[in-house]
Amino acid sequence: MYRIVADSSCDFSSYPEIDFRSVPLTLSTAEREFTDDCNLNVRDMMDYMTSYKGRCQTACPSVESWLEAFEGAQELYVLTITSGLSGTYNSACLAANQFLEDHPDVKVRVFDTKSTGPEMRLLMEKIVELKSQGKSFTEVCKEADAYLSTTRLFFSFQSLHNLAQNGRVNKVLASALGMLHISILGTATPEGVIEPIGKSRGENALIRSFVKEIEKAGYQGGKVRICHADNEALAQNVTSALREKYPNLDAFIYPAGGLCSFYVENGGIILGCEC
Ligand code: X90
Repeated sequence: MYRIVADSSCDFSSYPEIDFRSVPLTLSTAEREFTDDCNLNVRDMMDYMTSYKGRCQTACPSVESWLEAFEGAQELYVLTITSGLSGTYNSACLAANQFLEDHPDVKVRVFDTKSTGPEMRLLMEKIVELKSQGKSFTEVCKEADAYLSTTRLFFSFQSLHNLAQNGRVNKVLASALGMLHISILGTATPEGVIEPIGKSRGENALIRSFVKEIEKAGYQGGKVRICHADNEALAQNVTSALREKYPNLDAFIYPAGGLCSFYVENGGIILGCEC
């Protein structure tokens, strides 16, 4: 038996038919704290954050919360949001080392996905697939690493306010946005930071740039996973544009969890794909 543990930026708090645990990040203002778990009402949190005039911060999971999620497992695959933007990978490694001291026979691998959301989702699905083929811990680690180097993450924002406020993108870049109907398309670099690719005016132009950039990255009809911050229509429209070219497209659209919603902001979508 194996267990997959991922931080809550993966957008899921359960995964059918496997032993899965999600470890929440937290979001807070001076007045309130939100835990990004299955009890969080993302829409209420987003409404509150939008109306709140002060600063909103996020924090990575504590070592203790990882340890709690590891308890009882024999073979652990731990997936984290990029170490380029969060201390989550670091806290997961600290927890893994501590867990191994107390349980020397347990197998643990922590993956720094250099990404988040839908690309983490793709990796989770890959690990499940490899385990269902009866692969050993070592084989899974090796093949999962190879897989991760073939997947990519793209996203669109209508506002970079929360990323800029938390020092995760340049403030100059953020202030260039905020104009009506302008979206920024970005990607995760191999180092796991945000790289803006370009601006689009209007949804049709944005959809065209999504398709163009994904294909430029080598996309040839592989799996696509998209999470959206209250914008299922955009996710559907990007999927339809891809399906015109790739009729057998394997796509899955779902609402973003608290962490991804907060940073991609209302209207944004995050797309992970096999390239
Ligand atoms: O540790 C913490 O407090 C969490 C900080 C996370 C900061 C960034 C989250 C971004 C989530 C935005 C689009 C995708 C980013 C690509 C990653 C390289 C969503």
